Parts: sequence; structure tokens; C-alpha cells
Amino acid sequence: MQADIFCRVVDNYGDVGVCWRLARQLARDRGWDVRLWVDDLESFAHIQPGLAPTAPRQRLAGVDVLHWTDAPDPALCARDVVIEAFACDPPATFIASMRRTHPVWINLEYLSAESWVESCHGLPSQRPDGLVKHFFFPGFTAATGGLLREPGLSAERDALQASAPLQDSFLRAVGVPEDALALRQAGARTVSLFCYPSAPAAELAQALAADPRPTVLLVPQGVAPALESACGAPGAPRVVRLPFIAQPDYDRLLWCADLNFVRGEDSFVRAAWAARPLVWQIYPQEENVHLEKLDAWLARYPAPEPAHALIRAWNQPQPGRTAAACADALAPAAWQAWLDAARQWDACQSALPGLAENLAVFCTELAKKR
Ligand code: TRH
Repeated sequence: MQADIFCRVVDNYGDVGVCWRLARQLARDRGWDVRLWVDDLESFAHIQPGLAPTAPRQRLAGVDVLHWTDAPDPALCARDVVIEAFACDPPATFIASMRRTHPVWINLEYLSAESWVESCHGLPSQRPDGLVKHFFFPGFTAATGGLLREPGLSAERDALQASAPLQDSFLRAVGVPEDALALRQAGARTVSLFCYPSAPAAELAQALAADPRPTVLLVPQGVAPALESACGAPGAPRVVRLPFIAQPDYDRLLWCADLNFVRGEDSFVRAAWAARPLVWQIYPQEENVHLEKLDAWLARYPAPEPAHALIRAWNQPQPGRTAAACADALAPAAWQAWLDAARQWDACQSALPGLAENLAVFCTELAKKR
């Protein structure tokens, strides 16, 4: 199969993060010939070291990466499959070529745990020009497109989680200093923090400082910039700033942490595969629509009530609420229940077929009917 994936970077790194992960999987695991068109290579380079932000075309991890500009090369025509991510609309000249070849056309939607997704997943939309676009919804049930997950991920994760020396050498390689590694070896909790500016990070620091177990807090550069000033008191977390690292290394970082604060779409899914407690900050939308989506996910996530309360507080900050909720969620009984729930969440979600697999099967079936 020959496929073109179109990605417009709306904000941050999730749009390109999802497309890049999908492109690599279709190329590596399904043997597809994939061209990935991205309009913002600067953002892409942030999460993919080695990507040249000014190159019009480059080959990386078995994928042809194209800079999607206002004047795309008219010689590049549609082939078997066209995937537009998040309703981004392929360029007009490319759609003209689609009218000639009638490829399978997929709109890959954003992830939501809401139940309506099941009834919309896979539906066709007939256009006046004769082309048909199919909606493909990621999701948490067998009646959706599933979640991106690479084969062999659990075994790789289990091996790292079972070995303290492997974790040390990985963390050292991504820039965690020796004093922080020593704290971990002495029993400190490891927390990773990736959040939006609205997150009550100072309250999190306060709650971790009040907890008897010390904390090493791993934070990407530029995220929660005021954290250091909230971490001056004795017992406060040891904040370690890390550069942005490539997606497979970010996975490993999540696997090494006891608790992961994640955001958006892709890091949220990756934290599930760590099989460790996670706190999700959902991407904020107008009129608080995102809070309904958060509730839909919480209704599926089997964590105990104190963990749910912390996740709600993290998304709707009010003075004192996050610090109190964090203390409750870290209390021994709640924490143990959360650990069990995280393992259960990973096990039940990873038992479902992955998104790349579902999408490949869906496209192959449609291609047969062309
Ligand atoms: O960056 P995000 O907030 O992205 C998005 C976008 O804002 C998008 O417009 C919105 O619609 C969507 O959220 C819901 O969060 P996300 O989705 O977690 O994407 C971050 C990506 O960056 C993800 O692929 C993981 C990757 N990453 C690394 O590869 N290395 C790192 O060090 C870090 C911190 C992240």
C-alpha cells in the first residue's frame, strides 16, 4: 500500500506526534510506502532529533517526510490511501489528483472516550465531486479505531521496569544528574510532569514536599517554568529539567516514573502503556467542552476516587484543591488501588487491536472495493 498522511500543526506537538507515530508504524510494521506531509517542520524537529527543519523532502525511519507548503509539487499525486489528520484538508492540487485515482480517503479524528464515537467510527461521507471520505475515530473500545500501540511494547517496558541498572543508564543518557539518580536509588519517588501553563504545578510541588517520601520531578525544558521557585523549601521535589527527547525515549521516561502527568492526546496514551498511575491534563476547548470529554474518560478509567479527584482538580484548579487531592491520592491505600488500576487499564486496553493495525485492515478492505 502506498499512503500519504497530511498533518497541519494546530498547536504544540500532539498533531505531528500522532502522525509521526502512525507513519512509522505503517511503514515498519505493515510495510507500507508512506509519505508524511507536515506544514511545520520546526515543531516536528522539537520531538524528532535529526529532522532537518528546512528540508523540502527527507527520509527518516523508513518514511518520506515532505514539507507541506502553499505550493506543493504538482507531480506528487494520490496513490492508494490518503489520510488527513484531524480534518486538515489536503491541498487542492492533490485533491484534483484524487479525483483521477479515487484512493481510499480517511479523516483520522481526535481521540475521545465519549460513547457517540462508536456510532460514527468508519462512517463514509459522500462528496459532490464523487470522492468518499471515511471517518476513523481512535477510542477505548473494540467498536472504535483503537489506540496507537507498537507491537512488542509491553515486553520492552517490562524489561526496563524490572531493571534498576537499565533505568539508571537510560536516565543518565537523557540527562538526569547523578544526585537525582542517587535519590531514586535511596527510595525517592519519580514523577514526570508534562502539562499546559494553566496546571497548578506549584500546588503539586507543595503536596509532594509535604509527603514523607522524597520526589525527583522530571520536567521538559520550558514546561511549568515557575516550578523551581515553588521548590525551594526543605523536602521539596528535586526538579530535573530535561531537553525534549525522541518519542521512543519519552516512552522510556514514562516507564521509569512512578507517576506521570501528561497532556493532550499522544502523551496521554503513552502514559497508559507505562502501566503506572497517570494524571491527564486535557487540551482546553471553548465553553469547557473538554470537561465532558474528561468525564467520559474518567468513567472508563478504573482508578480510585482520590485519583479521579486529583485529575479533576488538575484540570479545574482552585486554590488548595490540587494539594489536598494529591495528598489523598498518595495516601497508601489509595495509591495501592491506583497502582492496581493502572496495570488493569494497560492490560485491558492493550488486549484490543492497535490503531495502526485497525486502520490498515480498514483501508485494505475499502481498497478491494474500489
Ligand atoms: O503537545 P500537546 O499538547 O499536543 C496536542 C496539540 O496541542 C494539539 O493541537 C491538540 O489537539 C492535542 O494536543 C490534543 O500534547 P501531546 O498530544 O501529548 O503531544 C506531545 C507529543 O510530544 C507526543 O507525541 C509526545 C512528544 N514528546 C516527545 O517526543 N518528547 C518529549 O520529551 C515530550 C515531553 C513529548
